[in-house]
Amino acid sequence: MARLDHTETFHGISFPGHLHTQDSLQFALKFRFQDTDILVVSYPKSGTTWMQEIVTLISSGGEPLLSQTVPNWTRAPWLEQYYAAAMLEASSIRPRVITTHLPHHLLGPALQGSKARVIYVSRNPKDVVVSFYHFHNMANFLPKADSFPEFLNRFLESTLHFGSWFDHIKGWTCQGAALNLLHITYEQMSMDLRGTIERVSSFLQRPLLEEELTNCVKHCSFSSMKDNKMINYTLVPNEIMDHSKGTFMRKGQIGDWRNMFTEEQNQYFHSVFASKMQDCPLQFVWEKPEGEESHT
Ligand code: PPS
Repeated sequence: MARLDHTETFHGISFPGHLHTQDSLQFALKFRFQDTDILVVSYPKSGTTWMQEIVTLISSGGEPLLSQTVPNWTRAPWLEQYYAAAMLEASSIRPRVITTHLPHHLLGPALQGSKARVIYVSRNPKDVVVSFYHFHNMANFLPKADSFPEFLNRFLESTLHFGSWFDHIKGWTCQGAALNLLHITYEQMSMDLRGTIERVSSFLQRPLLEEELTNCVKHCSFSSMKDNKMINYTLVPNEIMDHSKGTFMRKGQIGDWRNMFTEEQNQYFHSVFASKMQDCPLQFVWEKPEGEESHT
């Protein structure tokens, strides 16, 4: 399935037609979750891949065989993408790890009454938009991003692929209250990877021995993941992701937005943010704390 220039519009949200069809999106909405399922939920560029790796490693007690031999989209498929139905049917990996970028108002009904464990991953939206912008420049299945100012406006107007970041985070963290849901931020993973893995392992009721925990931390560090071709997307052909234009594992830092935003854009961002998030009590970490080591 190529359809690199095709956009699939579903419930008013645009999705890359290379990965989504009306049928695949419908399949997600009607999906019957099992109570043992683990669902990783995120808006793109929020730390999805990192959490997929953490969950895989916790499930295997820190043993990296699965994470180093099976691509992330096979061991933790996106529910709404066209290959998910066949992949989930064929997979023997237990517990099932499923990923989604869908907003709560679309997927929430399928989860109602389910005990499936939902891990919602968020990231400060200034770093999300910068990471997403760079990704648009290398991913040939996304529309070409114009200039960064134009892209930022589209993010704030919620007209990019995958819909509104604001609706996504508010939907999952507010209306998701009835679910068996753990909210983890990219910044928590970045500032305290070991502690975050412990929280996730406890949520998944998969306790880790000290040595297993140490192995998880080691294998999901930025440098390990950057070198792991099962997770760094270098397996994806150049026609689909142009690897000469960037790397998926790009910088992996908190606060990279400072290298892109002008002061004026920052002020405009905060005015839109303040108005759209006024009903949301979440706090965000916008900068890397002083003295924190860089991952790269
Ligand atoms: S996607 O396309 O939605 O699945 O992307 P997603 O995985 O959500 O986000 C990609 C960004 O996460 C960074 N990343 C990491 N940062 C630090 N440490 C680790 N281990 C790690 N793994 C992934 C990745 O580099 C992207 O962020 P940027 O800012 O572009 O570097």
